[in-house]
Amino acid sequence: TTCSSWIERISSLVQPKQKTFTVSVEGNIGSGKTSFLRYIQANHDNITEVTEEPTDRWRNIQGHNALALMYEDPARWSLTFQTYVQLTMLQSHMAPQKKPIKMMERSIHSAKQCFVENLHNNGTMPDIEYIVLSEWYDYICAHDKVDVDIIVYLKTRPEVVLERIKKRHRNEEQTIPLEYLEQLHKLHEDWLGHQPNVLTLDANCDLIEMKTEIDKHIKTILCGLV
Ligand code: DCP
Repeated sequence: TTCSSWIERISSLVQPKQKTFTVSVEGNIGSGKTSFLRYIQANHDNITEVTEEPTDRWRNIQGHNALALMYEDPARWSLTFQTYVQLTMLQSHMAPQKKPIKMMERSIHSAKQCFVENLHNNGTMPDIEYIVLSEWYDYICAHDKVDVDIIVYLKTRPEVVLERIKKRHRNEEQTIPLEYLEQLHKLHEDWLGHQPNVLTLDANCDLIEMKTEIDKHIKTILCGLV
């Protein structure tokens, strides 16, 4: 899709007098969301504020590493971990916005639509835990301002992100198998493939090429404000 037709589509999706926007950046583990956001922040700090994913909080809940526990024993700890992710994501959505565009790394929606769905689908999370989390999610969506105007989807091949995960060597993630990344990839595709407000970028390339790709689509990414 060309840039100008994108702007038209976005204009038709947002409220006529809308002055503030929320953009979420989504994609598999290791797809480059953090680098994407750092690049935007470095170049467009005047109109964007970036809420990076609170991964550090997940790794230190009053001294407990929930991310590590989840990977060590997913059947025991996934509910605990995902409940905390849902809380921290809700806090990011609700944080007061000072600049025109709030850029979020992930959202409460990918936590539910991709990660929680996956844990349930692959038999790790029992029905009752899935139902409790889902009822919380539905209630939050109905009552709080967690809407996203535009989603930037960093689309990657599972093999590519597996290599990046190995390279960056985050301790907790070293046991992630390709199969897990394939399941998450499919859920991202199912969720984002048919939504009108999604800009999909090929994120298999290196950072230099990625920056060119971002520059090419910058008007769309920044909701027509540049
Ligand atoms: N995670 C999870 N459930 C969620 C969100 C994240 O299990 N609802 C896990 C997957 C990763 C870690 O948390 O092990 C961080 O994942 P992200 O993909 O959100 O962040 P990355 O740092 O991998 O993103 P990128 O490399 O794209 O910057």
